Amino acid sequence: MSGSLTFTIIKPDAVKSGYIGEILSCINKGGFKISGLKLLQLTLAEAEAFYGVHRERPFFSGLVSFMTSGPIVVAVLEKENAINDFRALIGSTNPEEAAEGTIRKQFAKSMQQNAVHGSDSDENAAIEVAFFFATSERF
Ligand code: IDP
Ligand code: MG
Repeated sequence: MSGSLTFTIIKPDAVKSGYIGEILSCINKGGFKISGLKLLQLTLAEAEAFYGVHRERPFFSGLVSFMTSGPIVVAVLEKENAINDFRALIGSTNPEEAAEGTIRKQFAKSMQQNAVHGSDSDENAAIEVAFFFATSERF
């Protein structure tokens, strides 16, 4: 179904802090079905490719070192209106601006170490899911 899919990462800061369970619980309570899930550590090349659109941004090299600094959880999420509803559930990129009750407000440490990723469009969700998951790993 169009518009029903998004992709998330629980970033290294949140995994290190022991927030995997609480964040997955927020995702479930937000009405999302988890249809793919794994724990892994990105290589430098993978992180550079995943964040390729940000290559020219001043925060790019810091972002890539942060994202490769430890294990992450990657997940495929399904819900009607998934992209917009998940962006609302996670809150603003800068946790200081994130609304009360959002995942970033509760768990993020900074603008860079902001606990979670959420896809920004249907097109990018499909690309990001395919980057991490084989068809046999999706349910
Ligand atoms: P998003 O994750 O809310 O979609 P993007 O603009 O796509 O935000 O940026 C990707 C990631 O890059 C952010 O989640 C954050 O980890 C990092 N980032 C974005 N802007 C900054 C910044 O100004 N300083 C440091 N890190 C940043
Ligand atoms: Mg983004």
